[in-house]
Amino acid sequence: MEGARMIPVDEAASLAMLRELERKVLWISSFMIHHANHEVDRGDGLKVGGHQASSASLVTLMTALYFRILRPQDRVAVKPHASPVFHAIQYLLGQQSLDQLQNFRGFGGTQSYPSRTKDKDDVDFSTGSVGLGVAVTGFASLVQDYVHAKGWSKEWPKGRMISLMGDAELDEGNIHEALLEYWKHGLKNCWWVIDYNRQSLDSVVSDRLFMKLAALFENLGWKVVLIKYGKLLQRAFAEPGGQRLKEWIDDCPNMLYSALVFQGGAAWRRQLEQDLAIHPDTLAILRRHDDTALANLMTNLGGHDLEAIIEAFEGAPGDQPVCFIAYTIKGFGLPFQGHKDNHAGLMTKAQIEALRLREGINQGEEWDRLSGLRLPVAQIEDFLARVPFRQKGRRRLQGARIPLEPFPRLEWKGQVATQTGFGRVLDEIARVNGPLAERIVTTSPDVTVSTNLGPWVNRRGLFSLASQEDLFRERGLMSPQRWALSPKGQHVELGIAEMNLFLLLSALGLSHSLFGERLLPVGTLYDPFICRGLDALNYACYQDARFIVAGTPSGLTLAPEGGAHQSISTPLIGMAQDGLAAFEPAYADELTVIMEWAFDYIQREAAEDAERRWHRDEKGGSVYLRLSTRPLEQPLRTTTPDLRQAIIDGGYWLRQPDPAAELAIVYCGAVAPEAIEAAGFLCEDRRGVGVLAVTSADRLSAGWHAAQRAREQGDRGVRSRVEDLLCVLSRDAALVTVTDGYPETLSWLGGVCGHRVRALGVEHFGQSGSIGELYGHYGLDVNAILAAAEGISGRPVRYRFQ
Ligand SMILES: Cc1ncc(C[n+]2csc(CCOP(=O)(O)OP(=O)(O)O)c2C)c(N)n1
Ligand SMILES: [Mg+2]
Repeated sequence: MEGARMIPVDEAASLAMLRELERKVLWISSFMIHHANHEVDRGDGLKVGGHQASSASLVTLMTALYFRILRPQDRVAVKPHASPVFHAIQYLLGQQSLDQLQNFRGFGGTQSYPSRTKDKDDVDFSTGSVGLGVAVTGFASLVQDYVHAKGWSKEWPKGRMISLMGDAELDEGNIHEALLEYWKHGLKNCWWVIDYNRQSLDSVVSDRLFMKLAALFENLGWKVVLIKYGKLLQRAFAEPGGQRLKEWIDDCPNMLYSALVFQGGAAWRRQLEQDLAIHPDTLAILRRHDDTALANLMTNLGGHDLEAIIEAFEGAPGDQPVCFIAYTIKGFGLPFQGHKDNHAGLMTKAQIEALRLREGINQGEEWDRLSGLRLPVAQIEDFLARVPFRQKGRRRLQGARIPLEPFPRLEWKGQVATQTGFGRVLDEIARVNGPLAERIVTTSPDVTVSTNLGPWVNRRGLFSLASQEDLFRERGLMSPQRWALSPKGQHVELGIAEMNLFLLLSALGLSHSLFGERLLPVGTLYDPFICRGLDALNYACYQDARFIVAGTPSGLTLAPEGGAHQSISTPLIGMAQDGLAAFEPAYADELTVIMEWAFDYIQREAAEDAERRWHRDEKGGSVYLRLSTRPLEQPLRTTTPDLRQAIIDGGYWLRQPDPAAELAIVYCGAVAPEAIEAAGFLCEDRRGVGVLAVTSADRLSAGWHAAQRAREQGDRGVRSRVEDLLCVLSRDAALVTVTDGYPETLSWLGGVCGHRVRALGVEHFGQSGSIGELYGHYGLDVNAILAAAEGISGRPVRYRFQ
């Protein structure tokens, strides 16, 4: 009989200790939230919240995990609203400071949702946007396999990548996309622990959905473990009449169960006496419990029973992925437990006082790590000191920097598109086969060939834990793609799901910190579909994952493909996305310079003072390349150090303006020929019209903001690249800017030195056509530039084409 199992003495002592710690975790996390809302006056009248109910839901599960199950190499994504529980546990383990707890949700304090970058303690994965923290765990596990398959990470054993997730997170589509992708790659060492409180933010989750989900997980190779009943209930079920009680609970609608949990013992008794009136054995079980004991029994779900939880975790299979469905009660142990509206509920002063008294904590000792615990202090400290999880202290690892030399020096002649250039640079890196090539990992959501990664993949192979030859090649069938799969491969092929691309880049880009091995991830996708993965891109940047992503092809310029494939807003995304330096070069030599810089930039480590200026030159970040399939005649020039620096800073005068010029043309990206040709025509009747090449509107504007900030802070001599560039023009000069994207990408340039601007770009959906037709229709062609020049200068131009 399960419930009556004899527990060895050591085990009993360990459970008793965990029960004490569980109480303490509930108290500290609850008090943290209470303190932030009632004790701290932030002067703005806002309650800061803290999601007490959602947090309490995970107390038992996290107590079991952190104090017993986890090993240092395990990495955990904690559901957003369990942040207080996470920090309270770190505090008990001596890995979080009191002032951080006391400043929960305050400026510089513990974050509302666990954050790798903002929290001071050791958060493994940020969470917040539900579903993303969950899905990144599986990708992290794939990255762990990748690193070990290469024979690296010898010092750091494989761990489990764990998500402690809310049940409503499974509503997010990205989870399902990820599950399919994991299956293809043979996911291992991943646990998802679902806090099945059957509640989300607004409501109670529909009954029985979970059986469907369990089937889904099993179908995809996961082991599903239900942690449904605690030991009290298991014992009651074993008594005469107990099966009837079990059936009653199994059939009980979530809504009714939640209401009874909230109402407590007397309500349970009324309901059960009524529903089970004809089953005297079952009633007898109930009558052996007073109201308090009855409420305890009926709420003894698996997710709040340490013994049941530990049994489930310790019985889990080796490296098979496991989905634990842990039945819990939202707000367990708190006055609003089970209430369907409890999501944003806060405890009153009287309620927190009652909790303090219940937990035996003296007034003034609310923050004391051990006050109120009923075991000797020395014994508790000894236990805490031996908790396996803390044995390696802070688990932020570091990866050695990868040298870039020799970086390809290619000659660019004739007509080359930036996308082609991108493929050739990678191909050349692969051919040279130095340390840089060894650490690059490429990935793409089913657009590997069409984004020009093909030659790289031919040389470096596809990654898979299992080897498989390229059958076409084996049979001597002609194909330009040689796609053998093996653990040596360096390209991870993904199905068409851009969310997965960015989640994988997020995991690859944290490899140095998670596994101590630096990878240099490069992802490609069609530029418009950045929007499909945008929240995952934002998430990756928020975690400070490091990668290069190429959005290609982009804009109207991929003309015949039509409007659904022509990106408009991505340049603005590139500018506005923190942690991502965006470039849109026109020429392959610029692109080469940018790529070399990018492989260095993604390896730079945080220098604290860099952020104050919001210019991440020392701190580093990720890089976005917006590329094109339009072949352009390449300039014959040498990239001098000055030119290289200008390309990185974001722009240079391709054609220097006359100081008295009344006009300059500014372009970014594939519209370079139109800008140059228009300037040529304009020069016939205007003095020295300049042509400004913008390689990165993002970096130009970031540099400008940084310089302004520095000057405001007293560093008066600082000037940014864009100020140097534009201030050679007289104040009366006008700018005509042109780019294959939203015009505001460049229109801000007028604000730098006070020039008038006419900004050309794309404001409406594109359509199929030739480049000439589309540029003409949308106003990016030479004629449009001439018309803009005429309009803004108020003086006719000599040439106009009708
Ligand atoms: C992408 C996204 N949409 C909406 C929210 C707002 N939100 C925060 S928690 C939550 C529901 C959470 O329910 P569940 O995951 O079941 O967690 P519980 O609080 O019940 O443990 C929602 C909708 C969010 N954080 N992220
Ligand atoms: Mg929930």
